[in-house]
Amino acid sequence: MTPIDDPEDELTVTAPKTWAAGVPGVVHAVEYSLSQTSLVRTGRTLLNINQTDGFDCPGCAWPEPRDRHRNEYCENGAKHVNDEATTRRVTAEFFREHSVAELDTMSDHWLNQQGRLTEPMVRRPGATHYEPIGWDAALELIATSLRGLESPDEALFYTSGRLSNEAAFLLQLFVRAYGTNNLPDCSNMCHESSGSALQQTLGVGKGSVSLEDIYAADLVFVVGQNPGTNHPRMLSALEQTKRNGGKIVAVNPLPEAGLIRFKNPQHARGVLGRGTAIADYFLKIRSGGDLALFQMLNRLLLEAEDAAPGTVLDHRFIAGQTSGFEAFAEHARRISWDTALTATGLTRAEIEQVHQQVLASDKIIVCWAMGLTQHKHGVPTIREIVDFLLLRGNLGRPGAGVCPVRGHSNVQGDRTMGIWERMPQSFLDALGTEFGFTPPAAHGLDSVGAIRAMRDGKAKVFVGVAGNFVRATPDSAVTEAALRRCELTVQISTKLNRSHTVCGATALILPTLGRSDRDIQATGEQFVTVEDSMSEVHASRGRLDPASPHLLSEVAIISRLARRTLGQGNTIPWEEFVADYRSIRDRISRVVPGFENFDERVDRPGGLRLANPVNAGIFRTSTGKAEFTCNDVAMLEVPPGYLILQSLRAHDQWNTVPYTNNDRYRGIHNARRVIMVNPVDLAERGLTDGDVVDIVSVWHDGTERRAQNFVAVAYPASRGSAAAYYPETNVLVPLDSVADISNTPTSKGIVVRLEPVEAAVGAP
Ligand SMILES: Nc1nc2c(c(=O)[nH]1)N[C@H]1C(S)=C(S)[C@@H](COP(=O)(O)OP(=O)(O)OC[C@H]3O[C@@H](n4cnc5c(=O)[nH]c(N)nc54)[C@H](O)[C@@H]3O)O[C@H]1N2
Ligand SMILES: Nc1nc2c(c(=O)[nH]1)N[C@H]1C(S)=C(S)[C@@H](COP(=O)(O)OP(=O)(O)OC[C@H]3O[C@@H](n4cnc5c(=O)[nH]c(N)nc54)[C@H](O)[C@@H]3O)O[C@H]1N2
Ligand code: SF4
Ligand SMILES: [Mo]
Repeated sequence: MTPIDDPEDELTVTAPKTWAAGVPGVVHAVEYSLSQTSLVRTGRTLLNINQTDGFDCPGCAWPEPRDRHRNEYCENGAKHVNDEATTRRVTAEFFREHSVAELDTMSDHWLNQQGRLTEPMVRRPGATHYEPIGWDAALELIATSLRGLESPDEALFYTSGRLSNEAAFLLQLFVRAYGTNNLPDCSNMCHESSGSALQQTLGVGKGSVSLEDIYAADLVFVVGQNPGTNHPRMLSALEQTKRNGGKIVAVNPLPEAGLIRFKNPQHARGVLGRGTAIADYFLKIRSGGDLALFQMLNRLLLEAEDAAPGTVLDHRFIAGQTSGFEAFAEHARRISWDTALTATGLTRAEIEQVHQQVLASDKIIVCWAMGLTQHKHGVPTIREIVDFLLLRGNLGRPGAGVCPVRGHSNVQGDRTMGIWERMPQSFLDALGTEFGFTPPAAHGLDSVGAIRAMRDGKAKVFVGVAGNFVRATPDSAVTEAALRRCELTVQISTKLNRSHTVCGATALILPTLGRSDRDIQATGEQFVTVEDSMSEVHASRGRLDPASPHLLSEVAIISRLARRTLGQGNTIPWEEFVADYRSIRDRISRVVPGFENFDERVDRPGGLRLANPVNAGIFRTSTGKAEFTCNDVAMLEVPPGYLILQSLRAHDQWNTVPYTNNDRYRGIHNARRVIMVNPVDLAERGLTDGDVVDIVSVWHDGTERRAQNFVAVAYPASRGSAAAYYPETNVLVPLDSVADISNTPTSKGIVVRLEPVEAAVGAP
């Protein structure tokens, strides 16, 4: 199935922008909001977003500053919340009018634009259409199906980071009481590599810094990240760093606008002036070259120490708090300039300049996102970054540390609550003790494992809570076939997406409240909690009337499903949980470390910050110390004529959901089937700007995958590194092409060639 695209207007390409936000940011936010909902509702959403008594922005996981501004949101936050607060509705009538087959031909953009889901729907085996079903009948259908499986391991429960802590805690409780650890989540495709690397080296898979640390740093690296689009308010924080005298190094194959200059729309000087220059050093790196870059920076530090012993490395820190230094140093010294320059595509002067800045900086933070995690060697790259920070003791003190910048607003919290196919035994034991059962110990399936299990007929029931599994995952053709093989697919969602049209024999759509919707239960209005990228946990209260009277909260859906599935003998008080979410937080406080007195501590302005043990010099690693590691520089094998393609986000999309066909900062307008390529790379292939090409990816097994009809755009990307949008290019990522250790699909490292598409005979 290849979904047809919306009729695209003529692609227009303008020069990539050299600054982000400012007045156009505000204008675009209001424009999109008003296209979805009324002026009054827009006003109400924007007044409540990220305020202490309002709701958490359903966009990214960047934290709110302690002193909140009246407008504590960005252009994209406003778009995300009003995309949810839309007044458009998908009703039973809509599903009567459109068959599943017809919906499957519509674009992701079109599906999302139909509005909020309003009542439970079922597609019965062999039926052409979804039809309405009552909540009880729908939940009974799932419970019967789950109870009928030969083993609980034949069921899969996917989540995405929109889920609240309360819903996530109940989901993992239900799934484990039912008898499996099959809890794949969007993190598997996202920061899993960060978790793997940090867990091994520092003993905890989370970042160690706060916003105050960012402000206080002398040097902040922003690596493999496009904050102007994906974490816009991070630019306000970096602006503050600059104002305090800190410097920024950007490492990216693309000259992303937000990394160049920022005009802060919250301040008059940002609206009227030239804004703040962000990157002091811009390393336009070759895709996948980051491991070599950091290893060379490490070698240079070791050599600087040789030249002036006792002045460069933090010997006290290394001796007292780390292990493995000698082996690491011996290994890192061996990287040659040849290797480093080939892998990074940078010049020696560029790397040496940054090295000098590193020497001049006492407090260093490294921030990163998908440009590192979604590569085959993402885990060793992040481990090498940890080495880099350990060398000068840039950990556990103000203005220094690791900062994996998370994606979904509560993706970090969901993990804290136990959404992971491999939770440690200590967590499982605490859960079992609290609720009086023995959770299964065997690890469950992650997202890639889940696809294989469905493909091979080993998993038969798929339940998705939030997210859009079929478009978030690689190898679209394989994944679609896998889902279609299921007996039952269930999607608990707010809006229509591809996972509703690519479904099992029986398919259910269960509509739920979103972050901005008011949630009223037997004991009154409820709030939920979320954890941001810097481990701040706070309350979120929906403020709008729910999109439909038939919606249930995620907590209610999961609890009712659990009660039916687990049956009479089950003693977990599911009804109590629904009636009063405080009773869930009470249980969380007894199961999850760091959440003591949770309800009391979280329900106050600012919430609570979970301490990262790393900052107290505690490392829960195998040696009890922070671990230096030796990481071999590995480069993707790119045959002559091939390019490394990365699949990334446009400015106007939320993950699998394009809001418009524009990517303003990159100068791409009205189209998404676009591939950005360095003009020299284009010329070498006999191609010119505007040519239509098929993108063909190759894989070890000789299989070729094809994404058709993309317009080649000459773009100032680094040589050999091309970029195109996700999810249109997921079809090119082989299911087995995953990062070592973390199993994350290599969405940023796809080896491709471009094949010109001959103009059809007779075409104008
Ligand atoms: N508006 C908006 N905001 C979002 C999202 C969204 O879809 N839309 N999604 C959210 C989610 S879930 C996530 S995980 C985050 C993602 O946030 P990002 O990681 O910023 O998202 P991507 O668009 O995948 O961009 C990856 C960046 O890494 C760069 N890059 C690619 N390959 C390499 C490489 O090999 N080395 C280096 N150094 N850089 C590289 C790309 O050029 C790009 O700038 O954003 C969150 N915020
Ligand atoms: N090729 C490629 N693939 C990628 C990536 C990439 O960079 N390149 N990035 C990966 C990353 S980082 C991520 S995080 C994943 C994202 O993957 P997902 O998290 O699975 O996808 P989303 O697009 O965020 O999911 C959108 C859907 O979530 C539902 N939804 C929204 N809000 C709520 C809510 O409050 N409750 C419920 N129940 N449902 C809600 C809506 O129905 C909406 O259609 O994609 C991954 N896939
Ligand atoms: S930076 Fe992220 S969390 Fe903050 S308002 Fe923007 S999208 Fe929302
Ligand atoms: Mo993500």
